Amino acid sequence: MVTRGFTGRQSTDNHSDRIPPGQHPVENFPVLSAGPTPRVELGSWKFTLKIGPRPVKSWTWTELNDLPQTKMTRDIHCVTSWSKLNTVWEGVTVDDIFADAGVEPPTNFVLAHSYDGYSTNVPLADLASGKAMVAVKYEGQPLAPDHGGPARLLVPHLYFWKSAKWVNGLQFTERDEAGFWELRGYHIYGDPWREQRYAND
Ligand SMILES: Nc1nc2c(c(=O)[nH]1)N[C@H]1C(S)=C(S)[C@@H](COP(=O)(O)O)O[C@H]1N2
Ligand SMILES: [Mo]
Repeated sequence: MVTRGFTGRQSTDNHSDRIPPGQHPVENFPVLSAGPTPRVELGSWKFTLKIGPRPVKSWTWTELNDLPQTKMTRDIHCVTSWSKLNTVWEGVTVDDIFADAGVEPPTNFVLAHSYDGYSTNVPLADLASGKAMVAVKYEGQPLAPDHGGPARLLVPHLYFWKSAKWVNGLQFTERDEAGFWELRGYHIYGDPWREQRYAND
């Protein structure tokens, strides 16, 4: 294309191919929470991996931060219609958490749990293989409390309600169990590219 070198610079592209249907790009970073931001002290912070009701392993804040740290740059998509491109996160991949626990995933379904009582279900396949992390940094800084700090789940390829803020555990479940928003009418899976916003989408 003759014009490519002229107009095709990254900074001027609108990246419309990266915006799912019904979404629009934003430059700011909106905060969306069902309730108030819980106050979580690093000294008492704990993250627990469970198989059903059985705790398999817990990590303190220091122990989690001693695990391999991975950086991910991803586009994120909120069901309320904003998308944000090129967000930069650092944290521990879910693969590395399972590996540190010495756990072979026993089921194909996981519920994420949070300090505010929130929960959300994510299939194992969407957490494993480098797709998701427990993020502790955003844009190089400790994750702000309103955005889920100290740590949040990041599942960037699904609608952002799947990225549980203030995460304090993952639980393998026998079946795909609906979480907080899924019980209130949101889609059980939530793929932005298929516009899976509400239960019957
Ligand atoms: N623990 C917890 N996680 C949560 C929520 C919440 O209320 N509690 N809201 C979800 C919703 S609906 C969205 S859109 C995103 C918003 O993340 P943000 O505030 O960092 O933009 O967090 C998700 N994770
Ligand atoms: Mo949301």
